[in-house]
Amino acid sequence: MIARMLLSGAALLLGSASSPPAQAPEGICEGISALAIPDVAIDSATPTAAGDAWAQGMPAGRGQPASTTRPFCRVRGRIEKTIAFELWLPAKGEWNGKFLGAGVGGAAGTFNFQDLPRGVSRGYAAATTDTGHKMTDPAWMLDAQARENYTHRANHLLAEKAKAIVAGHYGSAPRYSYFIGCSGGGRQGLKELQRFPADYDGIVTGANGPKTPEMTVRRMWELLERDRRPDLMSQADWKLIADKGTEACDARDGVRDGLVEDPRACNFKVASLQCRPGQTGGCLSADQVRFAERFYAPLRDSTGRALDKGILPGVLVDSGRSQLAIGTFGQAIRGLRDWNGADFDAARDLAAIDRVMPQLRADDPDISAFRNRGGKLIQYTGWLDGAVAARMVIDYHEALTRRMGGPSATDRFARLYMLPGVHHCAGGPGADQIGGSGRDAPIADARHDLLTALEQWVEQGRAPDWMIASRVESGTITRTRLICPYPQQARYRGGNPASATSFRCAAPGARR
Ligand SMILES: [Ca+2]
Repeated sequence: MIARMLLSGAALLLGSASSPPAQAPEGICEGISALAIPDVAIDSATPTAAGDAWAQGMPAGRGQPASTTRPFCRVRGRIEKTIAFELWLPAKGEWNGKFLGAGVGGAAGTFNFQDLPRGVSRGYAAATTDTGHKMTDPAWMLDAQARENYTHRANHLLAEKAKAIVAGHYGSAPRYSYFIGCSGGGRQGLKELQRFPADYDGIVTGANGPKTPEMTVRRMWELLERDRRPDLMSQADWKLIADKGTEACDARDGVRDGLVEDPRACNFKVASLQCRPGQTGGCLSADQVRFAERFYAPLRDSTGRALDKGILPGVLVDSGRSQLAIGTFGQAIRGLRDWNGADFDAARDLAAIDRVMPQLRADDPDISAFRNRGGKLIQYTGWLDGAVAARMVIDYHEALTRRMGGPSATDRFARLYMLPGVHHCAGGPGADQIGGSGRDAPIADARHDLLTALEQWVEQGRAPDWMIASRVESGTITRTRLICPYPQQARYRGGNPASATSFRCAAPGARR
């Protein structure tokens, strides 16, 4: 079965590259500029051909813009003057009757130009917002309204206003509305779920950082620590720790295949890499070991309270300088455009985030309003995410499971899929293509593609019991992996470890 999927997946990938571009029909945008929606300015409505010509001349944002297989009307506008949005509308005869909201990662300030083409190609009316500021503005976090728009307001207003345009244009409201996002876009999905449960019927949210305030404190602490000892650790040293962490844990799940099903079960110690007498390569100095151990340990404030659970074995310590962290502590908290971090204090600064950006936190476990409307939630995260700790996402899922009546009651409307060997949203040695935010899986059916699985769950009541993630290299599927709903785990039962059929889903701790 998998062999056939591998072949059809490759054919699909080749097929999509050769579709001829289709011109936008005349009149595809007719009437849009005349729609009067309160607090909305429509700046342009442009007939746009299928393909990727729409992206030409566009300043580089996050990620590569994708191609569409349908022409569309590209609507650009603003809500309350500052919250810019894009709304892409298929021709009237090609609309699938549904709405797709697409979240934006990091500090936002740009648009999700991956899920919009994906949505339009499926026939969706699809929309995204920059949340009210531009990436090019280095000081937007000084503005309290901009912060509030960013943390939760903008995406709610987007859902409300874009759906009003959709209804005005097509003559009927969307039958179903879905949201998809990863990283900061995943957090936006959580805010919609928790605060605006009527906006969406289904939400796919990846690497969503429910405890973003704590996460931001860690980002800042790591940045200051690295600045304190800039020459101590090379990128290769950090990578050595990550690689050896995976190596040490690999076989524990029953098969040595370069992937670790649950790195929490592994007790790898950084100290095991300390150079022995005479050893010159592939090891760390005692100084490096002490330094790195503090990164992998839980982050504690000055009172000794743990703010997180630390970094899992196999995870590469994030080496980026987080502008969002610097802006949060400098601009939002201290009102300083530029700030050098000298007076950073984990406990005090964490409390201050909750004061100046109270809606940044997205960890409310009570999602009963969403559940009661029939809403369905799919969360996913890579076990090796170096930006959003996997355990933070799991902790949130476990908290909402307890709050929503336990595993079997929660399983009816909310599921979490953990991806072994996968980095932040995508990437890493694992099978990282599962149709979360960014692109369709190579096989876009309910077994392989989370957006399709969500549609099927909401519209037909068929829950995704298990999924198959794919790894694609040079247009070919080179690995598939069985992905079980948490807390189940994929157990190896023999055969090719690069094939999903060699695994079965089992309760944690169950024997093979
Ligand atoms: Ca393994």
